Amino acid sequence: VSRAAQLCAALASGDRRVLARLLTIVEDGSEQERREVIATLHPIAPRARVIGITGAPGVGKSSVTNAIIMALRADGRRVAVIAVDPSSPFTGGALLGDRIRMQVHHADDGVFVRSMAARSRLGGLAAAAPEAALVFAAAGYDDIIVETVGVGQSEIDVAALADTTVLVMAPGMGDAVQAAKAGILEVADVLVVNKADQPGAGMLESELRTMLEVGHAALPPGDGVDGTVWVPPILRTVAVRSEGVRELVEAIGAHAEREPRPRALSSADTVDASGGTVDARELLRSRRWVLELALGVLRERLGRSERLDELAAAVVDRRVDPLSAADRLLATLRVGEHEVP
Ligand SMILES: Nc1nc2c(ncn2[C@@H]2O[C@H](COP(=O)(O)OP(=O)(O)O)[C@@H](O)[C@H]2O)c(=O)[nH]1
Ligand SMILES: [Mg+2]
Repeated sequence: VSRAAQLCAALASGDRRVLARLLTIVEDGSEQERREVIATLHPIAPRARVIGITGAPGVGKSSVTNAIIMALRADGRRVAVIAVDPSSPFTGGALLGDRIRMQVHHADDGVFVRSMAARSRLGGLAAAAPEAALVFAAAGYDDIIVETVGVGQSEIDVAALADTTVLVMAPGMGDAVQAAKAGILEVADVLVVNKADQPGAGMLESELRTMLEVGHAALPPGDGVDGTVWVPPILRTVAVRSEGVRELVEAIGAHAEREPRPRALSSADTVDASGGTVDARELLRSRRWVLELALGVLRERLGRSERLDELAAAVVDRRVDPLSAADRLLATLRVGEHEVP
């Protein structure tokens, strides 16, 4: 029996070291071990709720996460956290702070915090985080919180993985404007104005409200499964004092339970082969997951192809144009030539 199989079998015992080792495998283990872990755990893992927490550095994401953990624990739920490490020197101090804060939960068996480097694997967060979430679900965690720092792609990745994406902002940082520019407001399901004890919280909230109204006025009427549109609620919190956090947890629950925004998928996609309906959100997530994995394999195979060197040389010599070269490179892939795992 392989090491991966042994670890998977031992996961149910609740041993935290076993869990940690499985997470290491999906994060940067060998291809062989990763495959084994995913294939073993996927059929048996219950469906866990994934909550994405995103926003600029310093707005209080970790503090909010911490307060949410406490609220969910009070409800008797088991909570896992995937804290995505930006590998940036600018936030090194904040991450150290995160670690210290998260240690409050260290003695609690119902909480598991895992840091993950954004660049630890090819494909980044998009590839590794869903697999880590699968391991946590198989280990019996009810809620998986994914905290990401930074602006841009990482938020979009989180939104694709999460059932509910929470965008945290704080007064006095120009966050609302920044978020709108980065298109982040569009993927946020719940908006949090944290540090509501600081001046400018009311101003930030009204700024956000205006932006949401403008955004929703642009939506076609009746854009929703039941004819309604989910309008992201704006909640105020003082995370360090757990103020407003019960309301936040309730808003997350309300969102996670409702039907997903249908504009993400065409209606044809919500009907499976047997004619029954499937969870559109999960379908979207699975689609992205499979595509991400397939692209990773493709990049790897094409990248080490000798044909690529020949074609690159031909492009340099102007014998082949780059688009035709790409076509020829793709033509080296033949269905059936590679073993299907
Ligand atoms: N005044 C105030 N400070 C807060 C609040 N939430 C977080 N902070 C502080 O803001 C700083 C950054 O918080 P942190 O959770 O590490 O932010 P992150 O970088 O987004 O994860 C820390 O010093 C926190 O103590 C809050 O609601 N009010
Ligand atoms: Mg943080």
